Amino acid sequence: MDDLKAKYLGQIADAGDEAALEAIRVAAVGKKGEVALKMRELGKMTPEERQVAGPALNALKDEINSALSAKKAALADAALDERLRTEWLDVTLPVRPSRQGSLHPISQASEELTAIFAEMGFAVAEGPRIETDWYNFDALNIPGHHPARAEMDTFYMHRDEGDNRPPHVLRTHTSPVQIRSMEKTGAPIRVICPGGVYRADYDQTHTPMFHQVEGLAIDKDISMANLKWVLEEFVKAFFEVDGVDLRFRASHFPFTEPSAEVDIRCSWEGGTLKIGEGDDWLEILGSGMVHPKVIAAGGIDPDEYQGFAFGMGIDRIAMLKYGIPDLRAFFESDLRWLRHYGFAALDMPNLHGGLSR
Ligand code: 2NM
Repeated sequence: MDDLKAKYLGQIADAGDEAALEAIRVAAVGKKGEVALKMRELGKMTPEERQVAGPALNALKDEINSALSAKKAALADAALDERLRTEWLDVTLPVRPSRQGSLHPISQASEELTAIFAEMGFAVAEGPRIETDWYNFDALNIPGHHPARAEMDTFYMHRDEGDNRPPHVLRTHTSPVQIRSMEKTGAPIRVICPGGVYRADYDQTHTPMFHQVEGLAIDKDISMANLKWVLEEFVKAFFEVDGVDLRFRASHFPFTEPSAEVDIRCSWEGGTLKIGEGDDWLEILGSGMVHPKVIAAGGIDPDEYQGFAFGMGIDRIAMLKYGIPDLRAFFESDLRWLRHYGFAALDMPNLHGGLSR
């Protein structure tokens, strides 16, 4: 029995992998292994002999089994150590820029304008693209009979006969997100809401889905002067020019009173657009003081609070900034176009490092 013990403990100590261990287990303590054979011999022994040999064989079997488990655990530890040694990855290394992917100009413009407004204390809010007609229209002072509903070329979601849920639309602007933000955080509030919007319109300058950013600032003493400053800062930073002339033209929107459309001074000399100089004007956004009814719809008391709001097309300002002539190309997923107009995916725009490098 001492020979058996020495032989198998020695083999277990020398085993190099789990398969070798298993072979040793079968040969030693398996059903037809050497210990089992010895146990069969117990029957031929005298009771006195059996009383000594039986427990000794069981003890041998236990000892071999624990040596097997201990070695198995040691082999697993060693295998893990080896993997940890060979499969490591330095996650602090700089990422290799991909030669394949690039950031779509709309994403780039969104990142840039988000960085600019963030610097001025605006948070980013997002909301659903399928909206109830209450959030998309009624809350924005556009009641059912209002001509703006027809003008908006709204996509209505299908409704089965007898479906009593409120009508749903694809949002025609991101203003519903601002209503939801007012409901959620109350006043004071400063948010921008960038995102996709939908209107049933398709020609040279319109796509049925496009991108908007709208901004909202509400507090006790916000005026048109604050609106003007914020928009001037935005336009200077976004178009990366030192100064711009903005022209505020009186206009009308259901959700603001008073309302203004904003033009920026530009020149088209030589066929290329220059922002901030020249004798032409380019309309880039709509704005105004939020209508008291809209503030109330957002759950804020319009007798206590007031604020400004504005909206502009991200696709349009991206075209102007990056010199992209055709709006529809934005949505064609043409790889050559994407490579030409795309941006390095890892250059996050910020105001200190330069917006678009
Ligand atoms: C525009 C023009 C003027 C606007 C209003 C609101 C809200 F929800 F706060 F009332 N958000 N955006 C707004 C105002 C949008 O886009 C041309």
